[in-house]
Amino acid sequence: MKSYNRTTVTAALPYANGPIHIGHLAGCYLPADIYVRYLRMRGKEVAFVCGSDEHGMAITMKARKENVTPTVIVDRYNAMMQEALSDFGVSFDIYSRTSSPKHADVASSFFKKLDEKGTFEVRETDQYYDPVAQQFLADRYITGTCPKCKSENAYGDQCEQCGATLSPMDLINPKSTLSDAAPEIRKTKNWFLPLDKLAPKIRSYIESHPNWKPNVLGQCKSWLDSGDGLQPRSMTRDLDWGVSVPIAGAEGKVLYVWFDAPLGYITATQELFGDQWEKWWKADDTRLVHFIGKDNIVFHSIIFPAILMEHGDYILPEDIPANEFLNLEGEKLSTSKNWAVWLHEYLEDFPGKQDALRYTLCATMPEAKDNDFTWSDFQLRNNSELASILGNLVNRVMVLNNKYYQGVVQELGKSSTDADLLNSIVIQRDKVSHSLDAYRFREGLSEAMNLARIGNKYLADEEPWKKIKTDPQRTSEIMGTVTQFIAALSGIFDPFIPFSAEKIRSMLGISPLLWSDLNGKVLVMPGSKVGEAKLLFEKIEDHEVETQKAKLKKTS
Ligand code: B3M
Ligand code: ZN
Repeated sequence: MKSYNRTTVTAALPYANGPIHIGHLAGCYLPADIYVRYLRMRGKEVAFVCGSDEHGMAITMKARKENVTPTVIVDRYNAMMQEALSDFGVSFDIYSRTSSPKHADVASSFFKKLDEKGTFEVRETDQYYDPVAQQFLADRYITGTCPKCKSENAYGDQCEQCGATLSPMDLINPKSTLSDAAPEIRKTKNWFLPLDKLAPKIRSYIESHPNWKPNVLGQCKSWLDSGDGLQPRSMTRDLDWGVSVPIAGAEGKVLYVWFDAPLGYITATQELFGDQWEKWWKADDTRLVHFIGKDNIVFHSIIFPAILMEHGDYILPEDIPANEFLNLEGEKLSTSKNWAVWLHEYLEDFPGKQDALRYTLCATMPEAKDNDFTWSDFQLRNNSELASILGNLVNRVMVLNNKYYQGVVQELGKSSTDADLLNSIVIQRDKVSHSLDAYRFREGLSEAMNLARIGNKYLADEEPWKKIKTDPQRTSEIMGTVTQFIAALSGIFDPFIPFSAEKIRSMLGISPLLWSDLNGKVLVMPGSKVGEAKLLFEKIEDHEVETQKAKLKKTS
């Protein structure tokens, strides 16, 4: 096994064309954040970079719809996304944007380097051109009749009716969505990445990572082994929104969004570290990990590595723990149908309850296959797991400490049940580590919750509320022990529900913990005074859940 000294963690750069919903959070931002918080607690050197993806059709189409410039769109959603992610505790070290001049420099010089190395194949192809709008048409700007199912509203790249992947020339009666004109065929020159020629190198790169998640390897294999194998893909586009192609003969063209966007990770790292950035992308002892959703797998496992390999100075992604999709109440999340839970709206309805959502999304994370978020499940997990198990334990300990000892922390007990309880911290901590190291976030969370269950059982067995009358000495030991235990609980839950972990710490008056502190030792000084008990999790009532369900129906 190779050993690493630092980790560069990226989370997919979200398109700045709409707000963030729970699917985005569960898909990559939450797992990335849990992972990074965990690494930081282990004292690892880690950089967590992200930013808005502000190029590509996603942006220009939204701008056209609203009849504003793309800049208006990206400025609006960049601010909104950044705020929502930070409100939910996603702890990026930097949140950048790909429309910055610095990013244009980074992407241009990358392209130039590959061009000078002779990586690209320049090809002339036929493309649809809108004679009225006077521009070449991206696939999404062309509609027509699907050759397979005859639906009349198929796009140039895909028919949403039957799901067929299309190319614009396949469409019957094509029409430009810009002007309704029938498009003409014109010749245009573009710069292709010859994935066909690079295929053997890409294959051996992928095969050297048999530990990748099965859903990721599965997609890689199906790309590599598909009938025609990997095909050359154009890295330039005839569009006016994007990074200009920095070479002669390419005037009026921009870089393909999937060429520039992943380089945005590098730009962000440069902004974060200034002239110290290089080791995060070029040193052999750096591990590069990309958190993404499943629709981004091919770009991170094949195209981006191919670009990095061709450049030559960079390390390659070491892991790509992609998630599948999250559904909502049994149906696909959809921005256009407004079938979504938007983070900013959630916070208006459930202020201060970020952790209830983080917890539920982690517990139902679509790690291996698509999964479903339902409001009833959210209510159940909040009420009968967070509130009844974790919240209840912490609350009882705080209340009893205040009631019996005016908040003064007692000495640890020395009985075997006390030792077992403290031992369970180490055992559960190591189980959580084992799960998180393998990107099994659901399992990790449930092992953390199991620790809280162990604490509840201890308290139920020991019954300090009875012993206080008959055996004050033993009661003091029980309370001393379980107080240390809830401090450790705040640590083990910290990566998952950081807001609540912080609340526990502040009640106990302790500073943030390291993973190595979760070893069963004293974390709150005996003799020190803890604060009042504060409720960690309020119950979520039926009517609140009904309101959310009704809201979905109303807007869909
Ligand atoms: N913006 C696609 C997406 O948001 C794309 C990811 C870029 S990662 C470099 O799903
Ligand atoms: Zn079709």
